[in-house]
Amino acid sequence: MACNGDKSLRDGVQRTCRIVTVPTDRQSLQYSHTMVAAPKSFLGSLSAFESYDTTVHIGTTFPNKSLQLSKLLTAPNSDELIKDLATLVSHRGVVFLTDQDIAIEQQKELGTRLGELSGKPATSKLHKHPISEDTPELGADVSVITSTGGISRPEAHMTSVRASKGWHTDITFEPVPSDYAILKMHTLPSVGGDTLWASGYEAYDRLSPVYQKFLEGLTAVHHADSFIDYAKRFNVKMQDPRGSPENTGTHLTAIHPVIRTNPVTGFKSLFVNQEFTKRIVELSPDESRDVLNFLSQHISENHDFQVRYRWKTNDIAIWDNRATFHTATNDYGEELRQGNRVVSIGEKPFLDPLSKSRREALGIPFNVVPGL
Ligand SMILES: O=C(O)CCC(=O)C(=O)O
Ligand SMILES: [Fe+2]
Repeated sequence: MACNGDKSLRDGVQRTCRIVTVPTDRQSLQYSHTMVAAPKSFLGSLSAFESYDTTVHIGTTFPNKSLQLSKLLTAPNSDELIKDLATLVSHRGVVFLTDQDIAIEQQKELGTRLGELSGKPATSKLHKHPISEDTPELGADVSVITSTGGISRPEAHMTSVRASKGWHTDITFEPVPSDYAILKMHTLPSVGGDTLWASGYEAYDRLSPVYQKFLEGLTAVHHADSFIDYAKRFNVKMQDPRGSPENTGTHLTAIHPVIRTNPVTGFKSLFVNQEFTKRIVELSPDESRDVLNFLSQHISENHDFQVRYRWKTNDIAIWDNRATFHTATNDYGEELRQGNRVVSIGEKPFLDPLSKSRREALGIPFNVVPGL
């Protein structure tokens, strides 16, 4: 049965395909999907602005600077626009906006309102990074992302062999980690310094059903040893608390489900990353290492659920830290690259056993070869 489903993501075609015969290694299995009507798009009130899907599975780009986030903050229907932006970011993983004039205080306001309007707990505020310096002009709830070191390059003194070592999700060592992050790049090298994101929804969907079920029973320890080392080495006093009463202390350790449900979309996402996830609690050390290595490779080697963004000055990326991974590209030598990042705190990660995967919920078939 032909079932060319990515269309459903974009144009809301009501799907009728019900039985998918899975070829080759899963030949004997038949999966029955109850297809749901996908929403027409995830843009809502933002459909007034020019945009396109950056890739099939992740990313939406607003290429025209006529969309200014600063204007959304004060528009008469501001709450609707910002809630729709949060919904879009949660569905598409990351959203790119061109040449933004937003000032740092407005960036913080946006970071606060994205989560508030999409239902985060009242105790969740902007994150204060444990090793961020409290500069008077920015405040401790802004992280300076700079090629000169610090948060985005705590291991700059080390020689890393593979660029893929950098894949991570922000601040998962916190008991209540992030929902959204907003990064504005104001200084860029002449070429290079792209950032890549990968979809946690699609990372989950690409696993076999048995492996998915296995992961759903697991929890993992997340720990920020690199920031603890950095604080010791440079004698930095850690910020405490950090955007939630639960994000306190200097141990920078938390346990989270390996698969979590994003409350905005209702979709399941893979939630381990090689920077902070140290150990799967329910497995032996050897088993844990193998599973985490496999999942790291799964994220970094499937470039068909990644997006790579080539920045221009004052572009902004907003991503959902519950459903994506990202990594910078350190290919530009000694040139300065710098931006300001605001990370907001969301909810305590949870897995709703009744939640669905993105493909299941939207009726996107599982890479079926018709007729086999
Ligand atoms: O420098 C970048 O491109 C991304 C840095 C980063 O990981 C972040 O801003 O969370
Ligand atoms: Fe990051």
